[in-house]
Amino acid sequence: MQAGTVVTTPYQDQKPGTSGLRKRVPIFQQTHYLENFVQSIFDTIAVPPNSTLVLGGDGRYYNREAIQVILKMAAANGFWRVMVGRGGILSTPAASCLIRKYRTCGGIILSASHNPGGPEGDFGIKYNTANGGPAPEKITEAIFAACKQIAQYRIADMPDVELDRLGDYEIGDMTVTVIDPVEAYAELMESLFDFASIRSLLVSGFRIKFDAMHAVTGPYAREILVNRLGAPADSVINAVPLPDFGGGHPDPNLTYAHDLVEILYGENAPDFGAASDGDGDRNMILGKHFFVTPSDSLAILAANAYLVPGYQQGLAGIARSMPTSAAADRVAKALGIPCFETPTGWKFFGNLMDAGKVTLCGEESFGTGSDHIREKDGLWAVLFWLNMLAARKQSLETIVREHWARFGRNVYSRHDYEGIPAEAANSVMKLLHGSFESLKGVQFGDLQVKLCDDFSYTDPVDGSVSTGQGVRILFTDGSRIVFRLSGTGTEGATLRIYLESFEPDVGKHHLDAQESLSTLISIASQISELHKRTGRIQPTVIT
Ligand code: G16
Repeated sequence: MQAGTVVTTPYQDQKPGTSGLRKRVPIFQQTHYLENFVQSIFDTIAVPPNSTLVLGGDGRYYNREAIQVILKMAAANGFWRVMVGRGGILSTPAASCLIRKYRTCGGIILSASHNPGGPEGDFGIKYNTANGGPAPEKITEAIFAACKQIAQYRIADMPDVELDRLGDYEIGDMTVTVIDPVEAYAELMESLFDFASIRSLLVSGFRIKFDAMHAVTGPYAREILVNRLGAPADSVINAVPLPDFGGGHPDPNLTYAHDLVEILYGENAPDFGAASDGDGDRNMILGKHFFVTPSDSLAILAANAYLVPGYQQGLAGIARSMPTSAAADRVAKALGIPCFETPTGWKFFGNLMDAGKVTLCGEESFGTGSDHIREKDGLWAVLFWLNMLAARKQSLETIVREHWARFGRNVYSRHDYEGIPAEAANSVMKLLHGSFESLKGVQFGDLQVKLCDDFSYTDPVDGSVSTGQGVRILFTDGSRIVFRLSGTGTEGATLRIYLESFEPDVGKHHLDAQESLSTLISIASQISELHKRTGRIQPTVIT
């Protein structure tokens, strides 16, 4: 094997977003585009001697080609070993699990998460550090700085590695170990949850459907839910990962997971439904004709953690992203533990978990997880719910309603306006920024504005400060509206409007969230001049 240096010129658009660099496939296919980014990662982390790298992706279009390039670059950059999932497949949580289990210097995950795939779809790449979590901002900023100056990259001249057969392959001084992508992850799940009671539930007639959306979780769900827990094989649908996700949009929400939604809202519906996304870190939880918001899911898992073997010793604390509802805060208060409010992005939870300050974390964007790894974890959330359902022997809807009766209901919804021109989205945000003072104290019907700000966060562990994390319009009764631009889209801009109010009255808990939030919805549209500035009246996605 010969390692060589290739002269390159920088691209100026390689700034990582909320979770790594995400672009359309044709952009990644430009000459040296992928190589520049990978070399910038390696230069930033200054590969320590005898380092191992974990490598894998969600199987989307361009996954295999990118893996071969990265293996050749890893060999030329002095890695001792690369552990790659068979077929180039690793879910994001499984990659995090492997980084931690084998104490590697980190990992590279190839995924654009819930974004569509295929030759014209999206691709993505992100670096996770040795704790198994997404690189924090100071590292992603250093990677971006390196990208803007890169002049050369190193790559080995070697044949492609056989990715479909398990085993070790020697390439010059580096070993490529092709591993089973599921095994270590499945073992970790078995160590956390009461598999015996879940198995009893699943063989007793309790019916489940898991929608893998033709994305990475198919093999994981089959091994865990069917092989290890005894669910019937047809409990997992869309189980074969496809490079274009079967033409679908692998985002587990009520709009895009329509196969599952039709089943769970249809006749003779199963008792429990769940879906995961492209790379397996998101989850949507459904009961018979019933949707659990991700914010409620986090709160309910926290309140019931004592039923789950892996969490019976108690929770150190809970963390949620700022736009996530405060339902979890109420549980934390009742448990006498702290609740942290961070900016959007799983990377902000890493320090809190490493410092032992929190055990459970969650985000409104269908992400839930714990300190078992440093990523959100779709199947983990499914197993947590199944463990809880097995222990409580009640329907999912009853569990949620009892939770609301005890803690009150944080009525919540997110409205997404996708693919709007960037200038229009920026003008909405600018208008809102300019209205902080004039909005203060203004009365809208029964609601009065208490405070407006742009959320900023000081990490309690390392003191780093992140500003500009979302505009908050807070009302005196605790209701709020949050405006934020998504950091994961690749087409125009996505404006997210998060709406929340608190309803203590059990008599009103049955009301539809959109109905309960209608006043906030119209205030949001009025103060943002949404229609005038974006031409939109209705959101593209409501969750
Ligand atoms: C990523 C991050 C999440 C974040 C989500 C939404 O998820 O890991 O922490 O909540 O994006 O971000 P945004 O609102 O900026 O689009 P994923 O599943 O896409 O990796």
